[in-house]
Amino acid sequence: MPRMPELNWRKALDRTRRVALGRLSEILGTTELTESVWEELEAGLVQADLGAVLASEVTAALRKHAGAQGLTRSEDLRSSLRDVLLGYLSPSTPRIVETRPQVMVLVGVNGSGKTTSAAKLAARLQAEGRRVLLAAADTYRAAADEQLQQWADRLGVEVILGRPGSDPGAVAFDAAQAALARNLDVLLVDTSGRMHTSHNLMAELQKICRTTGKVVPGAPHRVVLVLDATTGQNGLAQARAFTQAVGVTEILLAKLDGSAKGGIALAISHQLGLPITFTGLGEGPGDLAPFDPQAYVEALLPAAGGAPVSG
Ligand SMILES: Nc1nc2c(ncn2[C@@H]2O[C@H](COP(=O)(O)OP(=O)(O)OP(=O)(O)O)[C@@H](O)[C@H]2O)c(=O)[nH]1
Ligand SMILES: [Mg+2]
Repeated sequence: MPRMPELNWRKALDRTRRVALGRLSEILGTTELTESVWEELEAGLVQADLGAVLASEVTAALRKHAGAQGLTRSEDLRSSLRDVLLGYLSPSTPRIVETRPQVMVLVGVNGSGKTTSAAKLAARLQAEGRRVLLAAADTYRAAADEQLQQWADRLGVEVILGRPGSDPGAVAFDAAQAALARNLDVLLVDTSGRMHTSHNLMAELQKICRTTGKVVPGAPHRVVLVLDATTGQNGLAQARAFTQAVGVTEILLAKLDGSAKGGIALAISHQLGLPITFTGLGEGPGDLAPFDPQAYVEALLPAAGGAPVSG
């Protein structure tokens, strides 16, 4: 099995750490924990996109720890903050499905990273030895087909395409039949981007999902909401709407690299309780990794051992 590249979490969260939490090592290293230190910490957490409620909860929790245990050493504060943050992340284990084919539908707003993520997932599954089929149930743009076809060629994965303007449900139906007939392991259905506020487009998505279920019992087994990590708090509204419409089972947090709002993962877990199963860290086929709460939180914080402010 080809090895997937190691993920550099610190590099991926570089912007969030520098832009939003840049003063954290100074804050943690301060000798006097004054009111303004706590305010500054809370402001940094808001800027990292934890959301106001969670930022204030986290600050209060850390403050309590510091008060109760008399913590002033920056190492102790850092590890307390790490533990507090970790406590907010739900376990990221994906739903285990034994059926074949396992049907995964990727949903999300325009440009969130669905097609790229479908390709990355295909690459990953293929590297694990699974037989995968891609379905281009985005029939709005002719270019969408091409984009997925290019990925499929590059990865050596088969793809079912629809005619531009044709019914995306029909593409999903054909693809589910093909996956079943060929006894494949996983069908990845790429859908077109849609505003979570559009009633008609959400109804269409429900139809795509239902259609796969007519061919494969229990499908779709996984509905993956692809969220763009640079969008921040609006992602929460998107997640609520998609969950209500099509029962999202998990979040794939794309574009965590380059985002200064990487704290959104914490807000998602805290507010929605949905597992973040994967994260996108670049545009290449290998730039996808299972979400690792420990590595993620470590990467948000300045390097352990009193590193300089840029941490
Ligand atoms: N840096 C970075 N770029 C990404 C990532 N995922 C996707 N992109 C880029 O984001 C852009 C949009 O990605 P697509 O996969 O086309 O998004 P989409 O959700 O399919 O878009 P629509 O189908 O138009 O709704 C592309 O330029 C991708 O290369 C990621 O994890 N990191
Ligand atoms: Mg797309």
